[in-house]
Amino acid sequence: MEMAELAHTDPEIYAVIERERERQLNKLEMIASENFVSDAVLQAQGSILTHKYAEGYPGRRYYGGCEFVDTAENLALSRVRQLFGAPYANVQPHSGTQANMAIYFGFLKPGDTIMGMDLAHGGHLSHGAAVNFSGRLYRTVSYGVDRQTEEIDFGAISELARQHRPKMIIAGASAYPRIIDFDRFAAIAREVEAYLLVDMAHIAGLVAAGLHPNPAPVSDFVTSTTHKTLRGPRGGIILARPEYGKTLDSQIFPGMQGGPLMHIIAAKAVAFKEALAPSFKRYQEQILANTRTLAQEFLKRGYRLVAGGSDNHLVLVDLRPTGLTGAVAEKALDRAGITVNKNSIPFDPQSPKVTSGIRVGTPALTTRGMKEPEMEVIADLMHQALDAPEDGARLDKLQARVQEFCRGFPLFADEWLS
Ligand code: DSN
Repeated sequence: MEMAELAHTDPEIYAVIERERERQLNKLEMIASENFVSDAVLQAQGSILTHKYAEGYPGRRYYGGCEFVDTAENLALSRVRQLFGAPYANVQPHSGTQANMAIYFGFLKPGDTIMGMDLAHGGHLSHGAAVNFSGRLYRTVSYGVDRQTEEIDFGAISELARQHRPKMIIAGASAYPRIIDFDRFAAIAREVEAYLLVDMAHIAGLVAAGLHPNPAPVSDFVTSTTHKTLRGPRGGIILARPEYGKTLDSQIFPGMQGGPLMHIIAAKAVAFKEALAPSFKRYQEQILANTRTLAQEFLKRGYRLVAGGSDNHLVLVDLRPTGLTGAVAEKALDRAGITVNKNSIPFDPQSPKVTSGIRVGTPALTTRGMKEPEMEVIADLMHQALDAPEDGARLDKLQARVQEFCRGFPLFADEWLS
């Protein structure tokens, strides 16, 4: 994007963006929650819609001059409802956590019991972690995965739910490589008369493409971010049964947020339109194919994968057999030009700052046009880095190879010209 004015007005920030652009271009982006948006999404979110205050909802705003932004929000709403077959939607949450917060504030009282997946087993901070507002305001009962299969332990969830009678059960994860069975969650929630909230942030793109079960028909509430597999701007959404709509709307505004970010809402609308197109399904299918290949390549080289493999967009590598920690691996891979994050594995003996695992995702590389043969090359590059994590010279050589490899997969218009 042309940024001559920024370069002139604020060379320091311009330089930050340029350096970050080069980083994105020259490295392999494998953080499972990241992606690259289309130019259309980028243009909408960088547009003059940022100027507009529009507190309220379409047709019932607290400011004049909202006739055009109303259309943007209505388009975002109708498209996201169509995408997920949901009767109610709210596209104003600034983030996934704020989407979750609106649901808690609307349907729980402080001190109520919630049940969410343990952060250490792949859950999310906002699902009741002690350090998060959700863990401070509500009494949390955490569930996790089975020690043997490393898959969600529904037997234990069922027992915990009967014992603690939570007011809300939260399904959804940020580091779980298998399909999540929402029907089973729904059956447990029904039995104990709990609300079911599904936070599908990581897998929303797969759900939109019909490649992962859709939680919308079986849950009370669904939340998501829009910037992960869904490949939209950074932000959140809520879907719900229609009878909850009024409460949820008022929790977002005026309950928690002021003016909605109309430039982001317009960009969400663009992303939803892209997700409704047939090419989006092909993109999501390629994510799955790429992750499967990556998993096979890791297994071939003797790595241990949590839950034995992957059904979605990420793998979680248990590094314990290699003697490496997640922290060491993240650093070595970064120097080799491959960006991942260290990640706790279930029953991790290491602290969250060190960890025994790395989380490796394919959505961003798939957007870049990489396919199965590239995943084979990348697994090999990763293996070479993990094989000599202290060998700076070797890691630098690998980085040069990564950079050369990346040149075959353009990311931005005119990117090699500068
Ligand atoms: N930080 C996100 C992730 O990386 O999964 C979750 O919010």
